[in-house]
Amino acid sequence: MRTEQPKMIYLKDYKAPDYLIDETHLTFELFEDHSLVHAQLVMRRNPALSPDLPALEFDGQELELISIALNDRQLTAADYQLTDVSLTLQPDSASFVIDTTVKIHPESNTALEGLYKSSGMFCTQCEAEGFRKITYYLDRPDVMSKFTTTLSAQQHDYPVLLSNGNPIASGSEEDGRHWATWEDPFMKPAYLFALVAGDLWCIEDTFTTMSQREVALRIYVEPENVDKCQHAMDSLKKSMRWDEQTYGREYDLDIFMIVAVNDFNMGAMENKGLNIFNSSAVLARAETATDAAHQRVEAIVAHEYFHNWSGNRVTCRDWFQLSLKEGFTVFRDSQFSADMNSATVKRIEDVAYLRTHQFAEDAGPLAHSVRPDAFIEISNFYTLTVYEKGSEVVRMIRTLLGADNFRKGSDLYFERHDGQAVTCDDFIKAMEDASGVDLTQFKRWYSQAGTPRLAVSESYDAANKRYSLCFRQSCPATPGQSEKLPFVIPVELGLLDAQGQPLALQLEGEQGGAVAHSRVFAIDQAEQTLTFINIAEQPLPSLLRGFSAPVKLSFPYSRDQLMFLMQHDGDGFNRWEAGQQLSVQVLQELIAQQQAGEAMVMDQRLVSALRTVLEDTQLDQAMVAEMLSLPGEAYLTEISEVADVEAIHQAREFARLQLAEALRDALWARYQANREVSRNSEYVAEAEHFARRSLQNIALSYLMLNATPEVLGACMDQFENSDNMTEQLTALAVLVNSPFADERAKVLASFAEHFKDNALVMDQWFSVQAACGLPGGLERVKALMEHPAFTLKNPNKVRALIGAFAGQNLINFHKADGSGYRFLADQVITLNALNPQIASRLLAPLTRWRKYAPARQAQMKSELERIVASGELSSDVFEVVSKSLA
Ligand code: B3K
Ligand code: ZN
Repeated sequence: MRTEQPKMIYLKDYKAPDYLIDETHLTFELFEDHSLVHAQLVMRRNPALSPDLPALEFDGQELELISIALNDRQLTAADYQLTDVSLTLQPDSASFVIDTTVKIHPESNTALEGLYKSSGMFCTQCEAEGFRKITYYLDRPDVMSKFTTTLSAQQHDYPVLLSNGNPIASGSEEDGRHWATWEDPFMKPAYLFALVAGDLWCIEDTFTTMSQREVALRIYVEPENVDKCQHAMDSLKKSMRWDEQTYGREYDLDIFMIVAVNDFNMGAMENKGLNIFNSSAVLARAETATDAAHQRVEAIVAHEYFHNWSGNRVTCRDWFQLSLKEGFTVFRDSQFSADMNSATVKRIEDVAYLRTHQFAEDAGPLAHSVRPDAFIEISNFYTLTVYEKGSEVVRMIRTLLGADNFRKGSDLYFERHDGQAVTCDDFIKAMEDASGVDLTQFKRWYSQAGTPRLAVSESYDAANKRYSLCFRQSCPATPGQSEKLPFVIPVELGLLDAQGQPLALQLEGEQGGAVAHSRVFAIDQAEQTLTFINIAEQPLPSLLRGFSAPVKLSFPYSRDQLMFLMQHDGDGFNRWEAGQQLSVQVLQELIAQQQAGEAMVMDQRLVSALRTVLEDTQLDQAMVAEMLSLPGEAYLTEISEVADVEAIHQAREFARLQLAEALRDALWARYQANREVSRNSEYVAEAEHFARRSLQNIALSYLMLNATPEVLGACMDQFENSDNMTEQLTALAVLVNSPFADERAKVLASFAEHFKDNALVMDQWFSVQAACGLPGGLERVKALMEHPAFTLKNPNKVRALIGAFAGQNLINFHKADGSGYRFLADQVITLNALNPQIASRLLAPLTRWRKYAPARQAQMKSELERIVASGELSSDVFEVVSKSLA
């Protein structure tokens, strides 16, 4: 933790590094009560700058300096200045060598940044600024160096010693220690450094690249988990092939390794040649991981692998450019997942997530642009905006340029900048140069925060067969940005006739020729009208197909028109979207009735629309499941002016029950048919099987809202007699949320007994209970914190229990007495000292206080103020709390 007041860092202050580090030679001596790090840095003055020799300032935190030498001359305290965060000295020549030895304490590092221990093994996490907790260095991504790493440890406890690149030497010593040396031939910034020492087993495979080089693939895990790695290995090989085929990108080292660790602040990390993963993002097999977990593993393995080009070979100049690698890589992994599974379902999931969570971030006190211009703590900027909105921005570029030009642009980007640390502007420039498209105005997506609104109205001129759509865009003010200029918004649209047939789209003034039925228009003015000609009847527009831009679109659809689009829209995403909009309208009406103290009456058109979907056995089952899922409470909160927690919860529960009752027979038929297939077949982690189980499980969750003995029996049978976690966990979750207290207690106990030694499955057990909306939520969570499997030191446990409670159990977290807020603030205060990154992330729900009525606002704010007053805050928590209160 810093002792100085945290200070703001600005993009406009960027300066190229004064010195470069051509070579970095590291030696680690790992012991139980400390570790020693020797670093030899071969350095020179940055030749792009003037020839004078300014002072050289290394970053360094929590390091005990044992010795330092400049060109082999030992320095004394008079030769350098030390602070909590730096070491400064004066070089006397343009090229020189620095040797340092520092002592560090991985064994007591609970922040899980830098070098630390997890379940007995040593591992690292350096991005963004963790390397400075390992040794004195120029810890910034535009300083790229060639690394050689030697590590030594007790052979018995740490038989496996890994670092980046290729192994070049190893040996044993007489005292039971051994060592290994790794060399990474590629220049890289320090944030991509990694080492691992532990008692690990691995599964091995090989991959032959498109130029016929053979690459060794290894996934290292604790010995008891070797039976849970195959899915990750399959995902890795698919990713490697896909990146060759889709982006022409080939892997570049002889070996690619993944290591799974139990204590990890996020999903995974793309260290060169040695990816380190949260075990939750590696381990997956039918009996212990759900379909969602399998898909998450596939996506994260792909994401980290894709970083080898988008992030490692071409990296970021500074951390303001984070979305350069993250937005692009999220986009790449979303394309991959779409290709491996159902593309429409993947898009629906991504959009639902973006609209619920990123839109909320963009509307709150921490709103920032995709390329932020200032931060206190960069760890706070690994956000939904930088990642998910950043991915949407890349997607829009592809939509505007077309697939071929986009590929030319990415080829040019990788070729032009290979081995460099670059900016978002460089990415855009490559896209412009390859396509000839001017993206000057488009770049506002990188600098302006907030979610644009796009209001669309129509007019039809029957006499002249002209149909016009008028687009008005605006963007609400965000912190530090009161006025916004118009964005370039790609809108893909189609027009439907009364039979649901698509109409040819020809703009006024356009020549005839081939006419398309779905087209992309770039809306780039505050107000703009498109006029279509030869439109013989009043059409119905299908707008923003595939969610072609991350905006809030409004068009005055009637409910009947939405039902029509649900059935006839040629765009699968928009069929789902029409259903969501219909559901939102119906739910908002119920919320209003609830608030007015009236009896709730549900519009039966939603019931009949969903009945049609449910009875259509031709539809993709995953789509049916998506259509049946009502918008969540968090999304209904996001789109409310003032969120009424109780009314939202009651209205949604009422609608679910109405649907369950009205559709009971159809739900039961589809449930039984699908359960029968599940019962009679082996588990397969593929799209069509995910689809079958997702429909089966959503049907079960509806049926259990008003369960007959037959349904309860089926649910117990699914819990007790299925061979996979997807079916078992759904049965557990619906029982936990049901009124059947005996069954609930029985399944919770038997599940815990069966899986007590599997930490990841126990995380699911915690989450299911944390998210349970029945009264008494906080008391249950507090009791679970005393469970022997729970610890605040493990981020997965914190997320599974406390994160799930605050993020998914809105009715309990927002209990009117403020107890949920008090509890969360207490946990943040404790975690602030233990693990600042986790503490700061956990805070997010409290930062949304402006969404609620005055009484809740006051309670939430007073908890934020209590955090401020609690003592010395990490820069992570300080930044989030102070910005939320500003
Ligand atoms: N690049 C890492 C994130 C590191 C977060 C550091 N606080 C994982 C990823 O996005 O692939
Ligand atoms: Zn990433």
